[in-house]
Parts: sequence; C-alpha cells; structure tokens
Amino acid sequence: MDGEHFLTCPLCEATCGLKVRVTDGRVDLIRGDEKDVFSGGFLCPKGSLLHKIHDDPDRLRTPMIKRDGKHVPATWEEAYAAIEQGLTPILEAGNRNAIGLYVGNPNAHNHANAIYGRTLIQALGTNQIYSASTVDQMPKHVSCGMMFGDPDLIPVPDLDRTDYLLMLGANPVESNGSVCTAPDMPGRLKAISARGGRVVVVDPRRTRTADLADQHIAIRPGTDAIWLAAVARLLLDGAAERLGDQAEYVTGLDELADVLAGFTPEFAESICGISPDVTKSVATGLADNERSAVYGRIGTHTTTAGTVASWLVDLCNLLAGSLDRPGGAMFSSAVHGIDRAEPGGRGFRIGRHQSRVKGYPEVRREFPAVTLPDEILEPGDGQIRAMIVIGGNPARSLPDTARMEQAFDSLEFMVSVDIFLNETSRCADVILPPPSSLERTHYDLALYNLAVRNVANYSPAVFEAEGPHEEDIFAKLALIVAGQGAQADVDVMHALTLDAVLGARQAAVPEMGERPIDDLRAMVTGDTPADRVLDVMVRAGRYGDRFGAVPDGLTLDKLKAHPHGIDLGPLQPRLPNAVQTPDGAVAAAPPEFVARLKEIVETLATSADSPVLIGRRDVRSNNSWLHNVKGLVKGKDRCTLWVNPLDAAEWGMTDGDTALVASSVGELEVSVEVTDRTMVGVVSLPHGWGHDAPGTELKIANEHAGVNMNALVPPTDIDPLSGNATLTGIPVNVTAAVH
Ligand SMILES: Nc1nc2c(c(=O)[nH]1)N[C@H]1C(S)=C(S)[C@@H](COP(=O)(O)OP(=O)(O)OC[C@H]3O[C@@H](n4cnc5c(=O)[nH]c(N)nc54)[C@H](O)[C@@H]3O)O[C@H]1N2
Ligand SMILES: Nc1nc2c(c(=O)[nH]1)N[C@H]1C(S)=C(S)[C@@H](COP(=O)(O)OP(=O)(O)OC[C@H]3O[C@@H](n4cnc5c(=O)[nH]c(N)nc54)[C@H](O)[C@@H]3O)O[C@H]1N2
Ligand code: SF4
Ligand SMILES: [Mo]
Repeated sequence: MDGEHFLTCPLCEATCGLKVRVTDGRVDLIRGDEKDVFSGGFLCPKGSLLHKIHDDPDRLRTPMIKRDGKHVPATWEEAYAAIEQGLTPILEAGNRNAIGLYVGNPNAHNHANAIYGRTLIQALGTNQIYSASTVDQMPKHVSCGMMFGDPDLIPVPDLDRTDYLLMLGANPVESNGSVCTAPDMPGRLKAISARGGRVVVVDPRRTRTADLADQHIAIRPGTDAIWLAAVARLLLDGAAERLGDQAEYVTGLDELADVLAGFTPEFAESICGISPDVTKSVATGLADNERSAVYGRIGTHTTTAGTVASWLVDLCNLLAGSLDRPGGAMFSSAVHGIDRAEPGGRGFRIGRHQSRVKGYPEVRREFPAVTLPDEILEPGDGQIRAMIVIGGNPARSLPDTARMEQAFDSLEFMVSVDIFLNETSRCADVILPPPSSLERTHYDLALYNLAVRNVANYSPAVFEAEGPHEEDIFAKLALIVAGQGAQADVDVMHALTLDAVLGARQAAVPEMGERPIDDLRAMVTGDTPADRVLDVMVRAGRYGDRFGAVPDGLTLDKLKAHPHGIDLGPLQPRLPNAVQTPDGAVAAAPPEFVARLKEIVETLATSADSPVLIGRRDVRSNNSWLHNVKGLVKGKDRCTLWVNPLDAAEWGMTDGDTALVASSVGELEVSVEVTDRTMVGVVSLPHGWGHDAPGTELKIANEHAGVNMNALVPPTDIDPLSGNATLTGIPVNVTAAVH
C-alpha cells in the first residue's frame, strides 16, 4: 500500500483528482493530481487534509451502542442485534411509516450509498423519507422536472466556452461549485474574463467570487425570482430569432408576454434594489453574447420562491438562445447514463401523497425535511417512532434545530450510520460507522450528471476497510427491516440489488435485451458489491461496451486502467431527445410556476423591512462535519456575524462586540465582524457550527464550537412547489448583548 495513489476527492462537488502518498502505511502527503483530466492539479485546503479525517482519533472505528445514556463500543454483531431488537416491535405493530429515513449530503458523494439507498428504501416500505435535498437543490429538480420532464436533466453553465456568465446566489470561490461540477471553478471563471468575456455575480454580499468577477450586483435577499422575471421580460425582445429551430419543441412561449408583463425593471428595482439600468445591461449582455449562460444556486434556491427562481434561470437561458448550445447552459452526458432515442416520456409530478401532519406534497418520494420533527412529535397513526439517519447531521443542518433535537430525543429507537459521534448521532441508540473515504472505492455517480465536461474517473481504495463496506451496512439494515433478521446474509441483498439494476438496464438497452441475464451477470466485474453494480451501469451506458456488443466501449476495468480519469470531451447538445415531458416539448411556462409567480409578487411586495439573516460558506468548512480537523479550524474565528458599518453604527456595535441575534424561533450570542462586504440591513452567519452539545466526541470541534445558525431559522416558510426550506432572508432582531 506504500506509494502513490490517485483518488477523486469525495468532499465537495468539484471532484478534484488527489495524489495521495502513503509512507509506512500512513498518508503523509496529499497534493493535487496534475495529470487528472478534469482538475489538472487543482485542490483546496480540505482535499489536502483528507487523510486527517481518516486518522482522526475521534472517527468511529467500531459501532457504538447507547447504554444508560452513554455510547459504548460494541461489535458489529451486537450492534445489528440491537437494531433488530429495537426496530422489530415497531414494524410488527403494523405501520411501516413508523420508521423514518433521513439521508444527508455525503450520500451524494458515494456511489455505494446512491445505489443501495434504493435497496434500503424498498425494504423499508415507508413513505417517511427525508433528505438534505430539501434544504438544498430540490427547487432545481422540480423546475427541470416540469420544464424538461426529468428532474435530473439539469442544465449547467458551459463554463469553458461561455463569454458571459450571470451567476446568482453562488459563491464557488468558497464552495467550489454546486449543481455544476467543475474543478477549479475559480480558475475557470478567471478564464472567462481573460478571454474577453464577462462574469456578473448577483449576491447580497460582496463575496470572493464577486471580487474576481467583472461586476457585482447587490440584491435584496429572497428576491431573485422577481429580478429574473424582469430580465426574462426584457429577453422576450428578439427571443424568437435567438431560439431559431428550437422553438419547434418549446411550448408556452406565446404566454410569456402576459405572464411577465408587470415585471418592468422599475418594478424589480422596488423589490430587489437593483437599478433599471443595471437590469437592462444584464439582459443586453445575455442577448447579445451568442455564448451566454445564467446559473443560480443556494442563495437563489433556498427561498419560498426557489422553484420559480430556478425556472426563471432556465427561462432566461432559453430566451437568450443559450439553452443546449455550446457556451450556454448545457446538459452533461454522464458515462453511466443512457441516451434516449426520441423525446417524450412520463413527465414529472409532485404530490402523489401528502405528509401526515402538515399535508405537504411528496416531491421525488420525499417530504420536506423541515417537517420531520412534526412527523416525530405529533401523535397519531403513521407517527414516526424510529429513525434511520445516514450520513447527515439534521441536528445542525435543518431549520429550528432545537425542535429537531427534541424530536430525536423523543424517539423510541434511532440508528445513525456515521463516522462521528456528533450532534445527531449522539441521539442514536446505535451508531454504525462506515469506512473512511480512504478505505472505499469512489465514482461520482451523481456529480457526473452535472459536470461541465463529459468525464469519468474511478478510484480504488487506498486502504483496506477495517469494518464492513457501507453497502454491507445498507444491505444488513434492509434485511433487518425486511424481517430477515440480523443474522441474514448480506449477499442475498447484494444479488437482488445487482439483478434489479441489470434488469432495468436490459429493458432500456437494445443490445442487452435479448440476452439471458445469467450470461450478462457472469461478465460483471468489480472489487465490491457496489462496484459490480457500477460496472453494469458503465457498460450499459452511452459510452459502454454493452457487454461486448461495442468492443471498444467503456467498462469498469477500463476506467480502472485510467487512474487520472477519462475525458470524453466538451458537452454535446441533447435536445430534444432528452426531453421527457408527455408531449416531448420543453415547457417554457408550466402553469404551476406561473401561478406561484403571481403569489410571490404579493408576498414580497408586502414583506417587512427588518434586518435579515443570510448564510455564508468558507472554503475550509463543509457543512457541519469538518470542524474536527485542526488544520481547517485554526486561526481567526470564522463563525462571526457580518454586519454592515452603517448598521453597526446604528445598533451601537463595533468589531468584536457580542451581538444578540433573535428570530421567531431562537436566539444566540455571537461575535460581530463589521464589514462593508454585506449590504445594509443584511447580516450573515455561516451554518454547520454549534459543536458544544454534551455527549458528542469531537475534541477539536468542541474547542471551536461556534454558534448554530439553524437555531434561528424557522421551519415554516417553505417553497410550496419543492418543499425546500428557506435558509436566506430570515427576519431577525440584532442588538448589542448586555452582560
Ligand atoms: N442555514 C443553513 N443551513 C443549511 C445550509 C445553508 O446554506 N444554510 N445548507 C444546506 C445544505 S446545501 C446541505 S447539503 C445540508 C447538509 O446537511 P446534512 O447532510 O444533514 O449535514 P452534513 O453536515 O453534511 O453532515 C454529514 C454527516 O455525514 C457524516 N459522514 C461523512 N462522511 C460519511 C460517509 O462516508 N458515510 C456516512 N454514512 N456518513 C458520513 C458526517 O460525519 C456528518 O455527520 O445542510 C443544509 N443546511
Ligand atoms: N467550503 C465549502 N464548500 C462547500 C460546502 C461548504 O459547506 N463549504 N457545502 C457544499 C454544499 S452541500 C453545497 S449545496 C454547495 C453550495 O454552493 P453555493 O451555492 O456556491 O453556496 P454558497 O457558498 O453558500 O453561496 C451562496 C451565496 O448566495 C448568497 N445569497 C444569500 N441569499 C441570497 C439571495 O437571496 N439571492 C442571491 N442572489 N444570493 C444570495 C450568499 O451570500 C452566498 O454568497 O457548496 C458545497 N461546497
Ligand atoms: S475543491 Fe472540493 S473536491 Fe476539490 S479538493 Fe477541495 S473539497 Fe476536494
Ligand atoms: Mo448541499
């Protein structure tokens, strides 16, 4: 194992290639892999410290069982037996909805979890499914689901070829990009300006991304939808010409003049605080540059208007003539995906069932994460009595965390699959630790669907896993909830999972359809059960060998032979065939969105003028779980409240003072940082901090606890179309703390 290893960083969406040096059985250096076909050597401080998570003495290496209120180490057999004992009576009571599932962000960075999530959900048979998606990108899924018929068909800005990028609510210099996979996003943005193009950033804060952009436009939090509607209205002029042949497969264009009529630049100014001249210049920039793209992220999504804003982003792309065209907003062609032969499909719907307590519509089989505490605390048939939390920290990442923790504490039984004993897993009766990221193989099943080039990279594990693989844990949990018992053999679930994927691919890929499944199965390779499924996906995929039918096509073995990845070139147009709406056309004006836009105007026009709280990310954090790495938390305190100098003067505060910040659900005290980087009336706190909870085992994070922003975020203001939480523009009251 000593020597050089190449692996894709699993921490954020950038998928950087890492060069990992192992000496005497330990990692002693991580650098960017300059030969990586996508990242070319780029990495950030988190990637260079990835081994510190593996080596962290606080990282769990054995299961933990809670006995008399304290977690003690246990064997895997004991842990699984305890889970069987805890869950079986609840299931035997007859209502499968009594068990809830929450899956967090790291599941999107782990192909085993992505594949086996389905296996577990099927075995659970519950409709109480929650994930970090509804505090994140769900609006984008819904907008694309309605416009293109497929919630996973999401356009990304063609960064390397665009000449005009309008970016809203994203700060990739810190986040390294999201729902747009592009390692070295800062470098790619600089390259746009360097080749004579223009980058325009819309953000209530002057971020580091705004610093490197050609233009920063400050916007009032929560108002992007209104401003985008004004930009779209201006883009109607000349749109037919720019669309050209594309108009043949777009419906709803004729309605837009009516829908957008009231959204003059002057009206937008009254709500968003952006001058009409600026709005007009942006519309002109998008229209006149043949290669222009609009991209919106967290700041644009996490509001009650998230889905509508997300729709308007792509409507602007469409009207600017940028959708599905080089340099515009294009769709990736991931290696494991399958090309459709013609447009048209089942389309996308929400609300096939409703949440029990609040009646929220299901979206992609999930309910809004903000309503999880309601479903746990509110008695009645279908009440959640036990939870399984996998790779998530809802006690810090969801709104109104005090109520979330109260709900977890009230459960009859809770399982956490996590590598740390943190704010969430401390509530669990049993914690199952999967291997560290250096002990597992890696392929970005989710993120290559959103990449700005068509690439594929598979990494073998650096070290052998000490315990079961994460898919073994999923398989065992599936067996237990299926009533097979803790002793049942995981290979049964592995075989079922493989055959389910093989069967689905066989039905979709003509070259596989006629062949006996046994023959296909016999050809599958892979080091782990999840890798074997991955092999099926790659071989059946658009570049695949179709199990021998395309001899030079891709297989998992071929990916393995390319440790720096395989580059399959720039993005290619995919419309209209990729469109899966029932009529096979792109819907420019889905009626649900048009109706919701009207409602939003009414609520925003009447909203009060109190200070509002927004978030912020820092390159050395990753949501809530990297604060136990010394190299990432040392130095200046980053969990501070940003306050504009004019507000600070009015509130009688100076740098380093303690402020009391109160919202409708909570209050906290935090150190003030006075800076003109945030707008007047807008204060900012990072999320994912607040590591002082008793019963956690996070030595370094405890010493750098910070405050928990989500204690202030109310769980009530959701985007009704996606169920997404509002995480920005939270009304707060800020005063100097008196001691
Ligand atoms: N106020 C506010 N709140 C926010 C946001 C915001 O911008 N503002 N952002 C939201 C967003 S975008 C997201 S995605 C969510 C994230 O919400 P969550 O996913 O709930 O939270 P994370 O902090 O990502 O927690 C990840 C957990 O997974 C564990 N983990 C790490 N690696 C693995 C692994 O390989 N396997 C398993 N099983 N566990 C692992 C970590 O120890 C940690 O406990 O937070 C959201 N919350
Ligand atoms: N270093 C680091 N990287 C990360 C993460 C992390 O926690 N730390 N988390 C990862 C995850 S899970 C995700 S989802 C991505 C998110 O990646 P990004 O979407 O780039 O997220 P942020 O960096 O939070 O940038 C959001 C920006 O929106 C601005 N904003 C707030 N409200 C509004 C508004 O109403 N309108 C507009 N236009 N802007 C607004 C904020 O000031 C902020 O600068 O990052 C990923 N990468
Ligand atoms: S930018 Fe993201 S993928 Fe790249 S090294 Fe940093 S954390 Fe890893
Ligand atoms: Mo996220």
